[in-house]
This record gives sequence, C-alpha cells and structure tokens, in this order.
Amino acid sequence: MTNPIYVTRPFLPPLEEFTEYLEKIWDSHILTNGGPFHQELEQKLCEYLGVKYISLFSNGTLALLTALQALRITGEVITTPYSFVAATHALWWNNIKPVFTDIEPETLNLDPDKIESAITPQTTAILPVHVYGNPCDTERIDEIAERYGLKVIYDAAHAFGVKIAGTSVANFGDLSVLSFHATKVFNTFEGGAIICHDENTKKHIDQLKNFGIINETTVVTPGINAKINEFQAALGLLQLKYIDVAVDKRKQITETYRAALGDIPGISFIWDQPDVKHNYAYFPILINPKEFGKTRDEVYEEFKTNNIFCRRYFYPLISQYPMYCNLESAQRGRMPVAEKITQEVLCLPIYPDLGAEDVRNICNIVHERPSPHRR
Ligand code: T4K
Repeated sequence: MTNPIYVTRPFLPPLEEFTEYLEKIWDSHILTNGGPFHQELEQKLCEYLGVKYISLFSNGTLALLTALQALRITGEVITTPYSFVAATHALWWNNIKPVFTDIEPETLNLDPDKIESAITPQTTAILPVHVYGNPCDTERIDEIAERYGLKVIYDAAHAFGVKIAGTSVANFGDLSVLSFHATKVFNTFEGGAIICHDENTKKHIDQLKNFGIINETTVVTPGINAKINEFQAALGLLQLKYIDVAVDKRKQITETYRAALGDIPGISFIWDQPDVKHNYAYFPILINPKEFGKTRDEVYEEFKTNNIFCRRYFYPLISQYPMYCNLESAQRGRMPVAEKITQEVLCLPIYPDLGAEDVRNICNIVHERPSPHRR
C-alpha cells in the first residue's frame, strides 16, 4: 500500500533553521506577550503583503471574533453559507445573527447581487470570504457597504499573498482576517492576523487581543487572550523565506491539473481572475454527475480506496448545520447556487511537496470514468 495522500500537507522549513530560532528563545526566555519575534513578524508581514497595519493572533478564529468586537458589530451580518464554519461561529459567539445569501457560480464567493435585498434595519456589516483565496468582488461589496453605512470584514483566511491589480486583497473593506493554520498556504503551526488601515484601530485590536491591558495596573477594554507566541512567530519568519517558492510549486500543480483534467466532460474548475496574483491554496473541481457519469461522492470514495483523501470543502453548507438551519435565510431553495455547488465540489490534494507522479495518479483516477453504457 502506498503512503496516504491528504488534501494538504503543511510546508515546514529545514528543522536546523528552526533550531536556530529555538536557541534564541531558550537564551532569552521570552516565550510570548509581544516578544521580539512577534514584533519582527508583524513588520516583515506588512512589507511582504503590502499592508499598513497588521496584528498577529494565535489563530484565525480568535482574529475573527476580535475583528467583530473591534468594530462593535451587532444585530445582523450578511455572510456566505459556502465556507468553513469559523466566521459564522464568530458571529454567533458575538451574539450576532448571521444572514446567509447566495454565491456567484464563477467564483463561489458571496454574490453582490444578492446582498441588498438581505439588508434590514438590523444589518450592521457584511462578512464575505475570499473562498479558496479567489478574491470577492471587493469593488461592488465595498460600494454597497458604503451606500448603506455598513462595515465590511473580509475573511481572508485562504488569501495570504493574493493581490488585485498589485494591491493586497487584505487592503479592502474595514478589516481583513488571515489564518496561518497548518493547512494554509503560509503557516505558523496555528496563527492568524487582522489587517487594518490606521494606527488607532491597530492599537485597539492589540489591546483586545491582550485582555485590554495597557500597563501593569491599567485595563482599558474587556479583551481576550489571543496572542501569537514566539514559537509561532519564529516559524512565520522562517516561512517567509520559502513562501514564494511554495506558491510557485502550487501554481505548477494547478497548471498540471488544469491541463490533464480540462477536457473531461462534467468536470469544471474555478479559473484565475484577470489582474489577480493568486496563491493556489486549493484545487477544487466541480463534478456534474449527469455529464461526468459519477457523483462527487462516488469519486471521493474512489479516491479513498486509492489511499487519497480529498476533501469536500465546503459540504455541507454552513446554513445546513443544526445550529443555523432554522434561520429564515438558511431555508432550502433560497440559495440555489450554493446548494448545487456543495453537492459537486471536491478539493484535490495540493501542497508544495506533492510529487509529479502523485499528481499523475490523481488525474488518472478522475479519468477512470464509467463506460458509456453505465451513464
Ligand atoms: N475562515 C476560513 C475560510 C477558514 O477556512 C478557516 C480555517 C478559518 C476561518 C479559521 O482559521 P483558524 O482558526 O483555523 O486559523 C481545516 C483547518 O483545521 C481549518 O483551519 C481550515 N479553515 C479548514 C478549511 O480546514 P479540517 O477539519 O478539514 O482539518 P483537518 O485536520 O482534517 O486537516 C485536513 C488535512 O490536512 C488532514 O487530512 C491532513 C492534513 N494535515 C492537517 C493538519 C492539521 C496535516 O498534514 N497536518 C496537520 O497538522 O479543517
């Protein structure tokens, strides 16, 4: 039996390079609470990403929770049902009602055409997700938000390093939230960040992630503990050395998949957008069962029998989970695009170390279609 292949495998730099950082931590005994690696990583990430202010977090979910607190979001927030559940949970934890609207068939991101009819007097913000790292229609979403006086927090967990016309995708909206989880393009084991546009907001977010403490005797706001530690920050500094090569390898794998699978009836992809620098975080394919002759779940199971563990990101929809399915906006039939895509999507393995032979094997499994009489 060959080694299992998972949907992703975290990139890790050479261990001896990380050991050098560990030695420094052992010397200084500074393990957390805004130590030197934390400070250095914030500065280096601002430079690398092309953003003005960044605040590092211990994970993306705490960054989302804090972003909502920082902007004092209340009432209702319009969001996508087609994503990982973290952002909707963050709304719930802030006592905010999520209002789901449908997605665009081309990008699988929140459809700007569906937003306005979901706005009520209780709506205070929009929380779109750059799903798979493909940018939302930021121009239209930000324009709608401005017209209705709403805030925008982008969940940019998948979108590390993505640029629109040379500008970081994280510069749109009021705040953007990144994830540096093990499964992400840029990982610090676990980690995350909020990107904002001005010094005062950065200061406020920094206070919120550290209990609201500003000195030994002063607590100015009811904060939480969401700080990144020095081990995570050290790994981040090292990862920056390799990130461009890692994204390049992802791009090559994406191109191989597209070339090998592009002509199969019933298989379609999400394509690159013009003037966007993509990060190739995921490789989702959409399987139309009528045209392809097999369902997504049949293909998923076939992969499993070959020791390959693809993932159905994002199935089920967030709106179908028991804690959300009774909301009015979650009712079946209201989001036809998302309801269709969630049945068809399969994310194939993609990570920098995925070998060419493995990619070929994965493509061959997709090519093993049923004979015409089965269809
Ligand atoms: N917003 C969005 C849009 C997100 O996608 C996420 C996280 C967040 C917010 C929240 O950010 P964080 O709080 O996580 O920073 C995974 C990740 O756990 C989750 O972080 C991620 N999204 C989501 C899309 O995917 P699972 O349940 O699929 O993870 P898991 O453990 O099954 O991992 C997938 C595969 O990766 C495994 O089969 C093997 C491989 N793997 C995983 C880990 C954790 C490794 O090889 N090594 C590892 O350490 O959720």
